Amino acid sequence: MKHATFGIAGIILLVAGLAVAPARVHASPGAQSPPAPHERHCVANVAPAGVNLSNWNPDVRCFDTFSEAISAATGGRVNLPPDFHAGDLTPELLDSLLAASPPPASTGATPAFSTVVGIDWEYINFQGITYTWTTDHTAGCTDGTNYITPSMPSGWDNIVSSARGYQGCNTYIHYEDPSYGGAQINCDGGSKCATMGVMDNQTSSERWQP
Ligand SMILES: [Ca+2]
Repeated sequence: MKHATFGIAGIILLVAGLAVAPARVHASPGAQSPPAPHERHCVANVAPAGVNLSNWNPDVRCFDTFSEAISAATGGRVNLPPDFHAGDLTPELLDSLLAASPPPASTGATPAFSTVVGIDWEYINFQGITYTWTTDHTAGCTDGTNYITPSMPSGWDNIVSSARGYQGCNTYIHYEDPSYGGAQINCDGGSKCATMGVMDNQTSSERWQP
């Protein structure tokens, strides 16, 4: 009897938790108490090569989970389980998830800045916190467009230890110095940069190319 009572209480708590958690997340994702920087997954918009960077707004947004970051990065089209392992999001999986969730029929348009072109990870083998880079150009790199960031976002200089390019950005270059100087490594959309050799924890600028 004691066990039965505990079981029911547990179920009630579980149901209550499920009912509350999504509402809190959707109500105001930016208003949650900010965790330590090392628990955050951020999203920012890359600049197409050639744009005037003095006018560029990367619109950095950070979240508690990778799932929330990818939802933001895809304009709400891809909603991964809250405990999804970020390293499992290959370009092929992202493409299939996007294909299964087309843009809202009401507009027929993909939301702005919701095409992922690259993800950086804090640790080797696609582990730890992430930085997801997006563009409003839905073709990504597939039509030859290049993208750049001449420096790394706050907290991410000399941090990247693994990376993948998405949406045709199969030459995802990580440079040792700001503004594309020093040593470099060309990452791809697969596991080439599961580790980054001499470029481990050295990235200070990046470029995306087909
Ligand atoms: Ca560096």
